[in-house]
Amino acid sequence: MGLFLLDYGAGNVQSLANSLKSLGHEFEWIKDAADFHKATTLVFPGVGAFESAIGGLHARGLFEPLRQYILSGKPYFGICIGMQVLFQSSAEGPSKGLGIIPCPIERFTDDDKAVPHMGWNVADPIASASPAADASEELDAAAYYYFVHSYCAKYNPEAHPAAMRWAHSITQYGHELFMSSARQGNVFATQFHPEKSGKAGLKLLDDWLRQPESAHTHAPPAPLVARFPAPAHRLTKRIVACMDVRANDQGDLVVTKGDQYDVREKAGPAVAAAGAVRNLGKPVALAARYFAEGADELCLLNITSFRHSPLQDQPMLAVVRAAAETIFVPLTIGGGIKDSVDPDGTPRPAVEVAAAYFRAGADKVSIGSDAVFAVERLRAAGYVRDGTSAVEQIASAYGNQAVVVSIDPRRVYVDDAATYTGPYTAELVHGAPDAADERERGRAWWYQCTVSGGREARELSVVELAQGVEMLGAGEILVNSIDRDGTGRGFDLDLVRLIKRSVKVPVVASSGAGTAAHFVDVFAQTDVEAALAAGIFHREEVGIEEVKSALKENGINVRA
Ligand code: 1PR
Repeated sequence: MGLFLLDYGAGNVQSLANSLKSLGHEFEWIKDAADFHKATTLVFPGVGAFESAIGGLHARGLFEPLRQYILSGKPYFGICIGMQVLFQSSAEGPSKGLGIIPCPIERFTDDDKAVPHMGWNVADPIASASPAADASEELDAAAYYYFVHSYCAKYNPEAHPAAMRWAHSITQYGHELFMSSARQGNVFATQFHPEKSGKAGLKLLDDWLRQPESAHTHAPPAPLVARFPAPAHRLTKRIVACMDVRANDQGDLVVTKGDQYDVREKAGPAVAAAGAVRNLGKPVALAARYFAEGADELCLLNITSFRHSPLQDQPMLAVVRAAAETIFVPLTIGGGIKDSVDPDGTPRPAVEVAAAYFRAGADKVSIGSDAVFAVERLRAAGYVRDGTSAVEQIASAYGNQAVVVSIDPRRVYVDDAATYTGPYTAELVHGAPDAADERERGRAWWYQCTVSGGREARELSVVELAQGVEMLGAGEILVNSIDRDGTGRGFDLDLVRLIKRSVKVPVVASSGAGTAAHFVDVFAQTDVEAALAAGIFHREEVGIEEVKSALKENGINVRA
């Protein structure tokens, strides 16, 4: 008897388990239909895809028992997909939902914004008809919660009055309003992820779980209220701290940092061991520090994994596991996510590698080299998808939002843009005649993709790559720059603008941050959703708080 969690099989549920452990709640997993009778409280988390969630529930014989559990009046807390399954259907596919909330789940429109809706946004509570019954679901109206989804229950009281009486809070994205939490009877559900929403989210989870069972039941329908979109949504710009991890010459995993991707110490008066892998700290300790300092997301890149089978790379999985137990914001893991073959000849599809990272506590996986090869194949096939690439397979099992593509481009300068006859004329960026950097002055360049950590250039441009991976199902693009990496010269704004105008998915600017002002520049001068830095944070030259203060001073919305 007690608290049970439901995992439909590909729901990426480790983050919730870690949060509950940190809050001191004991729980069991639903293993089969009989466990629903033992559960007195049920939490159904899930980043993922509606279709695979419903399919997974049916395949494991859990669909109808779950419906019966909810109808029995026992407390239920659904998170993200665990909220969406309560509805009748989803635009994501033909499967029927549980049909408890009588309206469909729809896709966000992407004419005025990036989709997925990814990041920190507010949840505006609807006044309850009976405030006492709501004590355990009190949202902090001033807090930001973490969302990651392409589909939602749009707030439309005229079309769906009965369903909208479930609305417990409403959030605006672009010009669309949607139900960010639902509440009625014994059911509470959030579209956002409390387990990934820092302190505010953990408090919400803890309050709900600590309420006596009677308080979870019989919440009355909310009043129907009219709401209109404000001129702008309140989704914040995200600050991401990135740790490049690799084994040093002693075999320990360390956070390292390259200059233009070269991570070995150069000879010099202050350098004891020229040629050694630069060591900037331990990944788990640094991750904990960045969480405490207010990073909105963390990223761990296993930068040597392209040489090894990642499933053999147990130390890296142990790092991910330990980091995920101490940080409660989204965690992206990259490096070596591709189809591979173990030394004993066992084939390992990329989705299996990703699954190992998700089980260890990652929320998203980042794919580098393999995405380049996939787009080369896609281009050769006339842009007809065949469903075999890592991006497609992971996105279809875990949802697009779980797949980040990390691009490692390098500028290719063209001496005379007027006589350039290569294939990338339309993508050429033209340097200003008075550019401070003499390489740019009066010249033009295009951005070429590389693989294997920048070691090999491919005949593919960043625009081809970005548009190709979006077509394959990537949910976010991380734009590095070999030219700017570790230089502290600021983000490559031309590159970021080029990618932003080529795709609809969210984009993270990376490489080159040297001051807090560089973050102001990238958000003020481009529409990018997030900005990432490594070196300045590791060396404590600029703090995350300092970056956020500078952004706030310049009127850019960030999570405190
Ligand atoms: O190809 O799928 O195995 O993925 C490999 C991943 O490892 C890719 O995401 C690739 O970017 C990364 N990577 C590989 N080699 C290196 C290297 O440095 N030698 N890291 C490397 C480079 C850059 C960012 C860095 C930003 C910000 N990635 O990780 O954090 O440039 O740095 P800054 O703020 O100090 O300028 P696969």
